[in-house]
This record gives sequence, C-alpha cells and structure tokens, in this order.
Amino acid sequence: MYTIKLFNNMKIIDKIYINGLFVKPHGKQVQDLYNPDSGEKIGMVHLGDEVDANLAIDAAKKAFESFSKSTLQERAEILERLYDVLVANEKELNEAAVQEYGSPISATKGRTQYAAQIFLDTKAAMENFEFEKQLEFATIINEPLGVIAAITPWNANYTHICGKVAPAIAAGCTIVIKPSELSAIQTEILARCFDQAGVPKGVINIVNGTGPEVGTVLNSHPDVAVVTFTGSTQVGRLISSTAAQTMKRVTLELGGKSPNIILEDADLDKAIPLALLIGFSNSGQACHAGTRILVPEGKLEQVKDLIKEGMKNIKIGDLWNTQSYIGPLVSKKQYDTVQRYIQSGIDEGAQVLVGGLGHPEGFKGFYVKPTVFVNVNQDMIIANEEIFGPVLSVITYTTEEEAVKIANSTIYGLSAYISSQDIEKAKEIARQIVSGRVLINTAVNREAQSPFGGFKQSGIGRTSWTYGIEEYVEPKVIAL
Ligand code: TXE
Repeated sequence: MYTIKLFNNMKIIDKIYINGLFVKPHGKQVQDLYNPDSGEKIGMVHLGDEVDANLAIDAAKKAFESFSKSTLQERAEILERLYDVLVANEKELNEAAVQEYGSPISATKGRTQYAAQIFLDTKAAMENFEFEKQLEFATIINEPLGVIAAITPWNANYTHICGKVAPAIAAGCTIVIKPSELSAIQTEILARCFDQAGVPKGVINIVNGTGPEVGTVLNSHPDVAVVTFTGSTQVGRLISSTAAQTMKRVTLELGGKSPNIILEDADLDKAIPLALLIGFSNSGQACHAGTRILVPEGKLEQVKDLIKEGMKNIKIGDLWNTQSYIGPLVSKKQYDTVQRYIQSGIDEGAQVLVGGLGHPEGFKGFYVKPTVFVNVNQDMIIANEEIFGPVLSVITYTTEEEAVKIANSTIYGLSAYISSQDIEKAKEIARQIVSGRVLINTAVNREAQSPFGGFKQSGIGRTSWTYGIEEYVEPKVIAL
C-alpha cells in the first residue's frame, strides 16, 4: 500500500508526476498544508515552476504521438483499470480528503465513489460516441485534439481531476494537470492510482504549482490544444483571454448562484429540509449549491420556522461520524472571505435568521456558522456573488413570473432547483430558467447520460458522458 512521506509527523509532497515518473520539481517554493478541522499545519508541498510545466507538456506531446493511434478497445481497458484502482484505493483517498479538505466522511465517500464511476460512465459513453462516420462521398473522423491542460480547484478534487482525465483517455488525448495547491495530498494519492493503473507513460502528467506560474505556462503554450478549467469566474476570464492568443479550445466550469424556487403548492415539510441540504452541500463549497431560496411572500413565516427546525438536523463537525453534513471550509483565506460576505449581508440590512459571524460554538479551525439570511433582496451582494461557504439567502416573490425573473437575474446559470407537487408546472418553469440544469424535487441528477456545465458566466462547454469527449476532439473530413 502506498504511504506518503512523513517528516516530523508532517506529510511531505515533494514529487510531481511527469512521463510516468515521480520526480523532484525544479521550483523552489514550498507551501504549507493545513488540516481545516483543527487549523493546524499537517504538511508541505514543493511546488513546480515553468521548467516543470514545460517538461510535462513535452512529455504529453511525445506520448500523444502513439496514444492518439491507440485503439478504442485499448482506451476502454485503461478506463476500466482506472475504475478498479480507484475502488481499491478508496480508503486512502477518503482519509486524505477528510484530513486535508475537512469534508465529512459520508460526503467524501460519495464523491470518491463518483470519481471512480466517471471512468465506467466514460467507457459506456465511448460506445455511444461516433468517432467515425461514413457518408456516401466522405468519411468524418473525430480526431483527438492533442495535449489537454487541466486546471482544477480544491473542492471535490478527485471528481474534477477524474472528470477531465476520463474523456481525455477516451478521446485519445494526453493531459497535463495543474491541481489546486490546497489539495496536494489528495492529488498525490490519485497520481499513484493513475500510475498503478498502467496508463502509458506521459499520457497523464501532474504538476503542482501556483496558477500564475504553472497555470500560465499551460494556458499560453502553443503545444497545448485545449484548456479545461474549473474554478472562479474571475480566473476563468483570465484563462480564456490568454488561451485565445494561441486559439486553444477552452472548457470552463465556473461559479454559480443557484436559485431554488419553492412554488406555492410545494410540500414545505419536504421542500425546506431539502433546500437546506442543497444549499449547504459540500459545506457550501459547491458550484451547484442552491444558495438563493425563493419563497412565496405569504409562506415566509412558515418557511422561517421550518428552517430553524431543519437546522437542528444539520450536523456540524465530527467528520468521521457518518451523520455529519457540514465541515470546515478549506482554508483560512476561504474562512475570511465568507466572514466578509456575512458582514456585508448584515451591513446591507439583511436579517440573520440562523448562524452569523464567527465560529460555531465549540469549533475552531476553519468552521463557519451555517447561516441563513432573510429580508434579502436581489440587489444585495449576498444575493449576487458566489460566497462558496454555508450561507443562504431567502428571497420572497409574489408571482411565478417574478420568481423566474429573480432566478435569472445573476451573471450565473449553472444549476437551479424547483420544489412543487405539480411536476408539469415545475417543468414549464424549468424551461424558462437560464441554467445548465434544473432539478425538480431533488438534490441530485441520477442520469449519467447528462451533460454538466453552465449558461452565461458560469462557463463554456460541457463535461460528462459523450459531451465531455466531444470537447477533446475535432472533426476532420476526408472526401472523394
Ligand atoms: O479559485 P481559483 P480560489 C470560486 C469560489 C471561491 C473562489 C476563489 O467562489 O470562493 O472561486 O477560490 C488556479 N492562471 N470557485 O481562489 O483562484 C488555481 O491555482 C491559471 C468556484 O481557490 O479560481 C487553482 O488550481 N490558473 C469553483 C484553480 O485555478 C490559475 C471551485 C482554481 O483557483 C490562475 C473553486 C491563473 N492566473 C473556486 N489563478 C467551482 N466552480 O466549483 C489561479 N489559478
């Protein structure tokens, strides 16, 4: 079994993964790693620099020469092996995510299993993807685009990385990943999994490093064909403009400020507990979290009571307890950001119904009080910006038209939710919402054959199923 190097009880990540080898980075920067639950330092990561980024791109470019010619059968077998290895290493992957990210164990397990499942789903998607099409006078071939650069965030580290690796393998592309500096322990274990799965050398490369240093090389390098990024809208804009200089294809999965419309006829005893689960998903560090709860004006008092009641069932901390739902935020920086947002809500006249500033009682580390604001209007900062912490806003509406207008009034369009007992009515409203997905009476989309991605400034392009493979191929016509 693989174990991470320890020094004075600290976890030391001093290797990056290039061309099938774990090598020392050339970069001189070292960054500390913290346990968000206690706020204590638990390790260090040695960061790569431009030299490492260039070496990884060279390795991926060289590997592409042969991997782009691999058969669909060979790629399908790699995806299957990746699934097997992730399942076999599930325990280590979970432990790292709880320790380094502060995610409660039930949520962690769900995400690790989903990350593994992505490989099987992508294998099934390959069977549904038209790699080649024969017409009367022409053949259309979906050719692999080349080297993919993947820049990933710290929330749901495994899901984001596997969600970018799987379609790359399926398409016959090679990949260089720059993960978040905050998830180095998790990424190191994942790198060992990729290695164990016998992925050909250079097909997957991982370089730890900062965005401005390693990320910028990936975005601007002429040998990179596609940049696939998950993170903030602000950095997404930067990446997009840099990548445009060399005409790279760009896939961006960015922020969200998802509305959750509780319709007049909704069963509030079900809808409000569900709204809390949707809003506090991943301790609020989820791009799809339903952070704006839109309720009919006349139901506000009842909703307030149900929120206060529902909060009693939302368990904070005690991360190894399978009943826990909310953990700390990933970093002190994220804690401070969320505190500033709570303060801004108070300053703008919103009323704290539950939660508020500071740590929840009895907790230290990077825990934030799960907070719900009422008296929020759509002009306030907390109703427009992605907070990325457990902070929800209740906004009232008087007509369904107004609810749709409020739902559509941010720069984002990633996810939306509706609660209603009238499915046909809910579907009709769903069609009016500008969003990559609209979920009715549920927190999860169980349909693996769905695309994932956003409208408006929530991003460009789609991941998942055949939609993900499509981002990494270019159609070529050979005509007679
Ligand atoms: O994200 P960044 P941060 C949102 C969320 C959060 C905010 C800030 O609102 O509060 O972003 O989080 C790399 N060139 N989301 O600062 O900076 C960086 O190293 C190239 C939403 O952590 O966007 C990391 O690998 N790369 C989101 C990745 O970008 C750069 C998930 C994401 O970091 C770069 C995360 C640059 N100039 C944050 N600067 C979601 N949609 O799920 C940074 N990076």
